[in-house]
Amino acid sequence: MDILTPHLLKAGVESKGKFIIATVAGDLHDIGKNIVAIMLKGAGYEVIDLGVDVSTDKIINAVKKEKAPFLGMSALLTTTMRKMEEVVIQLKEEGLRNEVRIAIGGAPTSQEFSDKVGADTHCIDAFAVLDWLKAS
Ligand code: B12
Repeated sequence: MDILTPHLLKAGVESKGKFIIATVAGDLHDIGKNIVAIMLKGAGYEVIDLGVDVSTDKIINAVKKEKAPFLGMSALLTTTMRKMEEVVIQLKEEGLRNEVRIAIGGAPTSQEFSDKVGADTHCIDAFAVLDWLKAS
């Protein structure tokens, strides 16, 4: 990623907005998340990467602090994907759900799961999230 980043980032691109991205609590997988992050950066988004094993509270606090219009969550384990629902519920409880659009991804997730947990979309890969953002 360190080698690819300078080649993928176009110089002087105006920011299209903040995009918070995180791998949810309990999950250490980040290869896919990092690919998505670099593609978003390349497309002109200001990516705030919270890293891996990110607690629900930390994600909520970042949404509050950054006032980012977009949040992306990654999970590769069937045991951790439920954390995405926890984030959506907490955002609703704090009256923030309508402030942020949520994309989820990771091998065990699906559009059906996204609908169930109340995210805005499931993305199969980094190209899908760019298509979704373009259509948003
Ligand atoms: C690499 C890997 C690891 C590495 C992770 C290294 C790292 N830095 O990420 C290591 C060795 C650390 C690891 C550990 C474990 N792993 Co693992 N791992 C994998 C493996 C082989 C590949 C995952 C990967 O990187 N794929 C490549 C990337 C590019 O694809 P991707 O993640 O799917 O991402 C793409 C899309 O999903 C999407 N996407 C992903 N995230 C997001 C987010 C957003 C916002 C968007 C829009 C899109 C998006 O876009 C990405 C780019 O195209 C998978 C098997 C598999 N086939 O998936 C198992 C797998 C996920 N691991 C598994 C397991 C069980 C574990 C361990 C529990 C093993 C153990 N007993 O210790 C631990 C868990 C550690 C933890 N707490 O997280 C299981 C999960 C099973 C399950 N049903 O939950 C899998 C499926 C293997 C298996 N078949 O059993 N693992």
